[in-house]
Amino acid sequence: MVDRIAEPWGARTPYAAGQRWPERVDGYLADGLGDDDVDRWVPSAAILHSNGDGLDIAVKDDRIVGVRGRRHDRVNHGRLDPKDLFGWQANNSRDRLTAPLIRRGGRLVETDWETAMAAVVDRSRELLGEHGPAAIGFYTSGQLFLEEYYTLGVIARAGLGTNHVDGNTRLCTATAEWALKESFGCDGQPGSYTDVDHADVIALFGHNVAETQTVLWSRILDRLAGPDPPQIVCVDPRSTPVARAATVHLAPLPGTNVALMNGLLHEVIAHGWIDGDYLRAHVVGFEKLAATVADYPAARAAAICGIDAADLRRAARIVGGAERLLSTVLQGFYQSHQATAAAVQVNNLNLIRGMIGRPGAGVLQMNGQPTAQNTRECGANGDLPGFRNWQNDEHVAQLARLWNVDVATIPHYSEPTHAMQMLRFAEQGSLRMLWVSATNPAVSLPELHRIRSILRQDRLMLVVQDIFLTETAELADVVLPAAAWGEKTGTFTNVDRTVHISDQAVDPPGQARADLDIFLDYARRMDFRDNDGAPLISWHGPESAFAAWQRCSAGRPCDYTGLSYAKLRRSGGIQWPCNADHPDGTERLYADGRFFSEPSYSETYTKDLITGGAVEPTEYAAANPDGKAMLWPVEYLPPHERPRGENGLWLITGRTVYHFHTRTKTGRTPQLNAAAPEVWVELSRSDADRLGIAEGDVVELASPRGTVTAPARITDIRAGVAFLPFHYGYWDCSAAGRHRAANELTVTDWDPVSKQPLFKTSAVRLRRKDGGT
Ligand SMILES: Nc1nc2c(c(=O)[nH]1)N[C@H]1C(S)=C(S)[C@@H](COP(=O)(O)OP(=O)(O)OC[C@H]3O[C@@H](n4cnc5c(=O)[nH]c(N)nc54)[C@H](O)[C@@H]3O)O[C@H]1N2
Ligand SMILES: Nc1nc2c(c(=O)[nH]1)N[C@H]1C(S)=C(S)[C@@H](COP(=O)(O)OP(=O)(O)OC[C@H]3O[C@@H](n4cnc5c(=O)[nH]c(N)nc54)[C@H](O)[C@@H]3O)O[C@H]1N2
Ligand SMILES: [Mo]
Repeated sequence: MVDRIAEPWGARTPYAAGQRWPERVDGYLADGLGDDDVDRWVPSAAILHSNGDGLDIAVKDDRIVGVRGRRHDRVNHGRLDPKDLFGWQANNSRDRLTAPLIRRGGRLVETDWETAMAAVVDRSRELLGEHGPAAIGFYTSGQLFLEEYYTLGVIARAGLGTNHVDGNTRLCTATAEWALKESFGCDGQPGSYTDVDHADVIALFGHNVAETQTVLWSRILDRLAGPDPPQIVCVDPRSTPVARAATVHLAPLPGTNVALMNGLLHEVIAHGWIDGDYLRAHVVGFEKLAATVADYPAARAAAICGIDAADLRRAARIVGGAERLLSTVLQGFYQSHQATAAAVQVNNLNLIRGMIGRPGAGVLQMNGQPTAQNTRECGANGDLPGFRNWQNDEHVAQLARLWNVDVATIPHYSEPTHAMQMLRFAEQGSLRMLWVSATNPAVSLPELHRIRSILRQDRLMLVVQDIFLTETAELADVVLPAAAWGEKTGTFTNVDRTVHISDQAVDPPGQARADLDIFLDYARRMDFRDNDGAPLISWHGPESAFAAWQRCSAGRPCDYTGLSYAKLRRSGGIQWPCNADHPDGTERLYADGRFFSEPSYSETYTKDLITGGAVEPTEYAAANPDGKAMLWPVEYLPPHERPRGENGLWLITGRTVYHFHTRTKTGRTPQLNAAAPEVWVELSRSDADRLGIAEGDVVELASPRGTVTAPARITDIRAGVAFLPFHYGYWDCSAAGRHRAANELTVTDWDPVSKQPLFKTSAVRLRRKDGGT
């Protein structure tokens, strides 16, 4: 047995290019139980990242007792991540929420569902009467199920008629979505995980896949251990496991990704490593791109990024010479000031090289959360359901017909409100009720002292729907106890469009209810009606909600009409679009060089990469009448804040392999908690020496927003940069008054296109704290 805390990726099963990735079944059962002790195995998929690893939940005496990877699943071939092996134990934690809570005399006290829901419904009615639907907002998640998002989307957009519905996907994959929309006219991942089996070069941009999608990294490690390994290019200021395995590691200064990408594109174009036939047939915008990147020769780009020009040229030669280039992008690009601009340059790289839509040649604009793709598809974030374009009247009319409501009911007067703007409205007082489901903003949003003061206001009714009493729930007026994964049925979709079903394995604790049932109960009590006086929401459980969503998805890029619960149970994960033409799903989008960007069909008319201003429909149609892929050039702009003074450093924040986000689950999992029980700060040797800091010394980090104290770890991070994991909130923080949440320090600022907050580029001052903590 491999110790999966010490060896997160498990044992190697090498394979060669074009071969099938060998199977390896991982599992963990509690209390020394064996497979024979298990009463039943229930099909599901991993819930603590976006990889979508198929697994079975082991049940004994109506309790979850373990998990086992699914050997035949297309995503993981049996493997599991350490968080998934152990993290299910949090479901059985004794401090789960088991009854609704309501604030009485300043304190949260237990109540019953009738009282809790009546409070929410009464306030909703009051606000609708006094202020209209814009007084109500929903802030949801990338961790619920498809059926739940679709239901919430219909409630918000057609029931109440509010434009304020977004997910924490805004913090997570809004940039993935926007990068795809800018280049291809629509969300939806071009590539497939099977591209790893074929690629001769894998380039990872701001993506620590080894720690954040460990099974995908196992797949890459197995190629690296095989006979004809791919070359790896890694772009990350830290020396991550990916960087250490890379052929070339570029460690740019935070916030300089656009300069780096323009330098790479310059080299590739200058050497003629482009696919002219592909460009002529399928792509618009090459001349402008070539003209812009002409100003970024390697020496200039490297100087901006603080890297060696020779390394940049080597990286360009590798990506430029690739026959099958797989590029992946994640938070190191998405959580910066020019996030969409930088991520689009990766699409540009693959497009000019004709590296889209064939085995090994693809782009993965990654997701982070397990069900983020569904938040985006179903209209529970800043988009209309089914990748419909809010600026396209016919798309809005389609929804009005589907739901049998007036077109005017569905807000489409502006882009749907993004999460940071909702918080601003709450701060200013126009938003009076915020319903938060499956996210913990009191730890995960930037500038926490501000977030706390917004959420705490008397005039704001805060409803929190969670499985634990989180930092956010503690500020709520009403807390609704939810059933967790394993306690409810639904479907969800991973990064490479693979849809899995997750069946209910056990009952939820106490009075906890499935999120779907809570939303349906609200809709029933609010008595939302369609134009014929029938209930707006005609479904009553997961399978009928899925059927309703299938009707909404019909004919759209994310077409689910060829799927069913029975089919998903039978065959495991299937990639959308899945319909009559593609009954077994679709491995790669755009294989025929045709895109979803035709003006009447596209999800967007695109935005300007510098200002974020929406492009006019006529302008879009003129630039891209035939629905081709689009190249958008952009100039590099320096980050908005930069370190000052002798002890000023860049602060980047992110993840460790052992924890998930605000640790509500992994902090309650013995193996994972023991592996990384406390926060730390990573520093380079040279910065540590300069500031008189030794390994383990307690350090104070200060920004204009707040301070954090953490023990120092001296690593190979590039000089001038400090790294803080953002997992550690304050629910179990023993040392009162001492902050350890990274977001005490981060800035309220976002990318102009995707509106994703900037968690990776703030400035801090750093000093050793004398006298310990
Ligand atoms: N173990 C674990 N796995 C997870 C999660 C988790 O919490 N824990 N969360 C899931 C979710 S929701 C997400 S979104 C993903 C995130 O997955 P990743 O994006 O892989 O994780 P991060 O650590 O946020 O950031 C990735 C890297 O960006 C680098 N970086 C920082 N600034 C810059 C920069 O300016 N330029 C470049 N090029 N790189 C930079 C950081 O050093 C870091 O190594 O992980 C998913 N998987
Ligand atoms: N500084 C910094 N901040 C960041 C990031 C960063 O890299 N740096 N990354 C950002 C990113 S990419 C992300 S995705 C966010 C994540 O931030 P959050 O979404 O706030 O993090 P989680 O801890 O995953 O919160 C999910 C909540 O849902 C609850 N939950 C779990 N399952 C269910 C369920 O089935 N139903 C209900 N109702 N509740 C459930 C959990 O208990 C938990 O409280 O953080 C963002 N914030
Ligand atoms: Mo995320």
